[in-house]
Amino acid sequence: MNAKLSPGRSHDPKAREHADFNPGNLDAFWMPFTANRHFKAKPRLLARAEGMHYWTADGRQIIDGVAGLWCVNAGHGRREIAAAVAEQLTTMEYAPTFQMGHPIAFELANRLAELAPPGLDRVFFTNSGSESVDTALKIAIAYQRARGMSGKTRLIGREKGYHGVGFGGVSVGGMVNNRKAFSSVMLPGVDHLPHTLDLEHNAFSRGLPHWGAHLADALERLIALHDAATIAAVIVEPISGSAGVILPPLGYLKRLREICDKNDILLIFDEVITGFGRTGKPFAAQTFEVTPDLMTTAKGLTNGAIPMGAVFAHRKVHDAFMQGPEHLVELFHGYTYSAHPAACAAALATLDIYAREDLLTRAASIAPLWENAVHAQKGLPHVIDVRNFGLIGAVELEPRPGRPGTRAFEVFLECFERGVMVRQTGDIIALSPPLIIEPAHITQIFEVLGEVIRATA
Ligand code: PXG
Repeated sequence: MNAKLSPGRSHDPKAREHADFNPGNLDAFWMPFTANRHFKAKPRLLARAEGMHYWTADGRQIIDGVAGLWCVNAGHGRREIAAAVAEQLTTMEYAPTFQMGHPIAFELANRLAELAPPGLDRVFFTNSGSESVDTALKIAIAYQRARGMSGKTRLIGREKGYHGVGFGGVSVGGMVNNRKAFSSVMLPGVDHLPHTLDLEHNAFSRGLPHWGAHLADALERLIALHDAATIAAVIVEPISGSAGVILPPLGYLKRLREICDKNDILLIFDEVITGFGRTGKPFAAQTFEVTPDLMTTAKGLTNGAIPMGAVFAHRKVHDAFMQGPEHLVELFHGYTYSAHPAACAAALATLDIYAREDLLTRAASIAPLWENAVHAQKGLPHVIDVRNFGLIGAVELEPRPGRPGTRAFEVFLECFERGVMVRQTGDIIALSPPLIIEPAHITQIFEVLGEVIRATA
């Protein structure tokens, strides 16, 4: 390996502080979506971050190929965000938004409405992607009731979909491991579209695959089966992230939109990972020129600095609730921390950075270089597909017979050893770097990933 790429301790000016770092007792923290025993036997502890990099607790520099978890879109260590949060916390750490308000919550909603696709200019605040999803599902069902269509309660999700971990999100989601233990307590009246991953027709497509728009027609069949009068909404990720980067075939999302329109069904885009610049426009709805009725977001909204989510509702959806006596609550839903002042401050500072540095469109300009780097992995041992769009990439490996997931997990571990952070899901390596990524970083990430894939049996 090129010497400059080796993850030496000398990269970190603070390394000596950490040289004799003792991780202490790791037992009490029950870690999320983690192989706890495996992790605690050989922990990977991150201690500091700046720009495109993390530093481990023992001082190794790690390049961030996944923007934390698809959230640190402006890169790490943004002082403006920290300063805005600190100032807000000292001015007013908390204020309720039930029957009260505070100015920056309204300012943030207005700023978000300006960025949103046409008509999606009403914003409901949450604290995470999961809460955004459950909020959007509830708004969809309550909307149908508010306009006198109380029979429309069914929800349609999609196989391999990921919509967070609330009961609503897991029910419409389609990731088998996330559902297995809870199968008997899923929401009733949910059905699923087929997913759009098809290696036989689409392996090694550059950008959106050409085959598969007709997969949207499965919605017609579900409507025929259940009757449109029972269906409230369809929810899909424009690009699925967690399941290993699944792209919409060309024309597929437009077709879903048409079928929903024809049948008076709401379309929800879950933009928790595609929102805030990942696809080259502020939202994938704009990139793919398909406007949903509700749009869920989180992650990049605050650059990951403070937890926050937002559901964008079309004005027509919002306005359907604004009837009846004016002193009554229109939607019985909300969180103690909806529009938390510190989160609002973080989001406003983040939006300023995105605007000043043109980050919400940067993915489009760097995408051709990124695409070439992703596709250069084609031909490496065990690589059965590579996929890309905007600043998203995936390399799919052939599963080892009888031991699915182990090959990609080893690649993930070894990349980390060699100073590159990627994500693994099944036998797929997923990449979603901060939008500030420079060509030299792209080269480094794929050089290391390629070497590791070559060296993995
Ligand atoms: N919807 C989508 C589309 C997501 O990707 C959520 C909802 C839930 O968000 P919260 O904030 O509740 O976690 C997500 C989360 C990965 C990965 O490796 C992706 C997510 C979370 C963790 C890992 O792809 N997405």
